[in-house]
Amino acid sequence: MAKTIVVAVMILSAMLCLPSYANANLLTNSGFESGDFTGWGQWNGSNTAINNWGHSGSYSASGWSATATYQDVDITDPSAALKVGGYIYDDVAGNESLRDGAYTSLRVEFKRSDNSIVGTWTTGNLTGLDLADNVWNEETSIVTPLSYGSDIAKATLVWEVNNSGSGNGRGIFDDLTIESAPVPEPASLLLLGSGLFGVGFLNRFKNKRKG
Ligand SMILES: [Ca+2]
Ligand SMILES: [Ca+2]
Repeated sequence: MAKTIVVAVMILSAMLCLPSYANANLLTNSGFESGDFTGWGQWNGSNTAINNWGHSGSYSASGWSATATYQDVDITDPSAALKVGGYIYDDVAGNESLRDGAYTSLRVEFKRSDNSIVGTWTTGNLTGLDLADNVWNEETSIVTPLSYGSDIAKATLVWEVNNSGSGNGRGIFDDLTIESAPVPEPASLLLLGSGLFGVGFLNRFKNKRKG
């Protein structure tokens, strides 16, 4: 009985020490679950709408013609890796495919405290040809702000839709992110390893007594 408790405690502590992959997103209302653009600034916001469906949750956001939506976050440690980007949908079935010169993009501008841009991560301009039809396309990368230059104090995530001529269609976005990249901590891995070793050792001990 006592051994069972020891094993249970070891498994539990090993699980508690597993590296956390649920990192905090620095963006507010990153999945538009407020049902509006709370937390976001907009350029030509009249060309945007909230959809009552999404990559996760109940909502996503879309833009058309020429518009951009953006949000600033503080970067406290520019040497720490970040996962940036989000999900984009090419709604061919809904006759909202990005086509004929229209494009959409996601970017993260790394800035000094005076708002001057040091460097930019971007998906580049994505058309309907770049995006799989009628599914959410993940467009994320792991980046380190420091690799773009020094004095970075903030980042601005921007999603944009633009019509460079006769194009039309919508860019549809959800689950945008600027968050700490998952990095397993050596101390956690060591604890996990010793926990598993303990479980294995006790199982061996148990089997020996049975045999
Ligand atoms: Ca959502
Ligand atoms: Ca497509």
